[in-house]
Order: sequence, then structure tokens, then C-alpha cells
Amino acid sequence: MAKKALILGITGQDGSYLAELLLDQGYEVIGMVRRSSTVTFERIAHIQDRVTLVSGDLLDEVSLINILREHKPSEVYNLAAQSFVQASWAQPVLTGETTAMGVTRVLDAIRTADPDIRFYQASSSEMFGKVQAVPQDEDTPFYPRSPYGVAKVYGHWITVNYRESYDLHASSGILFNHESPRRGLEFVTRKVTNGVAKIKLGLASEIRLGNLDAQRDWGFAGDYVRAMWLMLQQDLPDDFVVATGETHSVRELCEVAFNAVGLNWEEHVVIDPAFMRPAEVDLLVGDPSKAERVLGWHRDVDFPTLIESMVLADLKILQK
Ligand code: NAP
Ligand code: F7E
Repeated sequence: MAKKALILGITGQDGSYLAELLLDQGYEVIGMVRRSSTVTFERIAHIQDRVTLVSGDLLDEVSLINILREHKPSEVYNLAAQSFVQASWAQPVLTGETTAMGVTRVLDAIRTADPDIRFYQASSSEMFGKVQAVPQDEDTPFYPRSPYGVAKVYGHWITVNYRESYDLHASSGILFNHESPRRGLEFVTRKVTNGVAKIKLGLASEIRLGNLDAQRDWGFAGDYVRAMWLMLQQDLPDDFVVATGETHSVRELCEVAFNAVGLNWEEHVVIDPAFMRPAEVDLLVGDPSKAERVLGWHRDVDFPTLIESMVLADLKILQK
């Protein structure tokens, strides 16, 4: 019989790549979507007839319990969250309800409906925030710098706590930034690659950005969802850092993206204080050795290849 997995957040960047991976592995895939007045299934349109979509919300525990009881998945991936760091200052309570308390609701639903379900929690490098060590690994203490980061620390620890309290197979992936042509337009990589494509095609003349000095460990989302799946195939649950081990500044990102179409970034990037954050995470770089050693995970796509592929994808979309 095919294994059955439930993805919370299937309409997001990672949800769409994970759904593809699980379908390729022969899984039956259930995806939870929240009710909205318009359909927002753009990222999964190409696989929509191969997955079962069910209605529910991280803010509503009863909906989660009912989905688990009806569909009986053996694996649950919690990728749902208010995931945009900048928005978490404008909506700190909603971010807490979704990104923090939402995790407790899922864990509690699992405990109630079927404690044998294996659970993946999407933890984040934003938990390291003002970093206490370089590079960051599973033992680096957390120091979050945004309501989003604080909410993710809660989500992380409640996952550890349910694992230790109720013996759940609950694992956390501490994933560093991962991007793709499916990344939301508000995140800096996609904002830049989309802006570059518009400038190249004569549809815009500038990109307005905040802090160019921020450094991130950027990888490809398609590589990272493989690590999520591998975590739930282990005999024992655990926590893993997933990263490339390299860091690049937003300035370097601009250079690579503009170079890909033969333009000079300095002629088109404008600093706009509106995109500065009340508290910044200056430098993130992860040490993925544990994931490489225990899970056998490795990343295939490097930084320039990732950014160039995003620029090309944005050019294609705009030319259509
Ligand atoms: P994303 O594109 O923003 O997707 C978020 C998903 O969560 C969407 O499907 C969204 O549904 C859903 N969602 C939001 N609020 C919900 C609610 N109340 N109930 C049910 N679903 C809800 O995020 P992503 O980049 O794929 O990231 C996936 C997860 O990994 C998130 O938890 C994120 O915080 C975490 N993470 C991401 C990164 C990264 O670099 N991408 C790194 C570390 C951790 P709608 O489509 O309806 O909005
Ligand atoms: O910002 C700087 C900004 O919004 C990256 C989420 O997936 O990864 C993501 O969070 C950096 C920051 O991602 C602009 O100040 C400069 O230093 O692309 P971002 P993020 O905040 O790192 C983590 C791991 C997650 O878990 C999150 O869910 O770029 N930056 N100028 C800018 N950022 C944006 N968005 N827009 C700018 O104009």
C-alpha cells in the first residue's frame, strides 16, 4: 500500500517541491489548504490532479484533528507559517498564533488522533538571529531578532518537548534560507531576480532595497525538501541543520543577478529605509555536517547557479 503524507502549507514554495518529491516516491499526498475568497494554488497547479486537497487551518485545532482522523497519514510535514520576517513586526500576534501556537495545535492533534504519525517541523536559521557562534550548528544557542524568529523558537522547543513528553517521532529541520523560481516576490532573492528581469525587458529602471550588508546562507529549495523527507525515514527523531556552509551578502546577490543579464547593479539599486528592519540578522552561515553524516544529505545547486536560474525563470515568466 502507498504511504500517505499530509503537507500543511502545500501551496507555499517548499510545500510544492515536497509534494513533487513525495509523489515521485509513490506516496499518496494530502495537502491542507485554508479557505480563501480566491484560489491561490499557482505553485501546485501542475500536480493538482495528483494530490488530495483538504480544507483546514493552523488556527483551528478541530480542523487538524478531523483531517488526521479522516485521512490517516503516516507522515505529517508542518510547513505552514506566517513566514515573512518583515511582516512579523507589523503582525506579531498573528505570527505568534500561526508560527508558534500553530505547531502546538498540530502536535496535539497528532497526539489525540494517532501518536504513531511521524512529524516534521519547519524550524529556521532565524532562531540563531544575533549569532552566538560561526558557523551555526545544532548546538548553537538561539537569539532570535524578530517576532518571527521568536515564534520559530517556540515551535522548535514545543516539538522537542512533545517528542520527550509523549515519545512522538517528531523532528525539526533547522533550515537556512532556501530559494527558487517559486519563492514569494517579497523575499530579497526573488525581489532582485524579478526586478532584474523587469529592468532587462525595459519594464522598470530600479530596485529599492534595504540592508545590502546582510549575509545569508542561500540554497535551493528543491535540495532542502529532500532533507525533510530523509529526517522522517530515520529510526529515531532528531534535529538537523540544513545549509550550504557558504554565506553571501545582499550586495553579492545583486552583482550575480545583474551580471547574469549583462547589467551593472550599481546603476539600478536604490537604498530605501522602508526596507530596513527594526532589528537585523547580520550574518548566517550553517554547518550541515550532521545532516550530511546521518541523513546522507547533500546539496546539488550552488549560489550562482541558483540566482542565475531564478533570473532566467523570471525573464521567461515576464516574456509570456
Ligand atoms: P511560504 O511560501 O510562505 O508558504 C507558507 C505556507 O503556509 C503557505 O502554503 C500558506 O498558505 C500556509 N499558511 C499560512 N498561514 C496558514 C494558516 N493559518 N493555516 C494553514 N496554512 C497556512 O513559506 P516557505 O518558504 O515554503 O517555507 C515553508 C516553511 O519553512 C515555513 O514554515 C517557513 O517559516 C519555514 N522556513 C522557510 C525557510 C525558507 O528559506 N524558505 C527557511 C527556514 C524555515 P497560503 O498559500 O494560503 O498563504
Ligand atoms: O531577507 C535583507 C533583509 O526577506 C534576507 C524566510 O524564508 O529565511 C527567510 O527570512 C535579508 C535580510 O529573508 C531587502 O534585511 C535587504 O537581512 O529574503 P528575506 P529572511 O528574512 O532571511 C529564513 C531562514 C526564514 O525562515 C524566513 O521564513 O535581505 N534585505 N533589502 C531585504 N529583504 C527583503 N525581503 N526585501 C528587501 O528589500
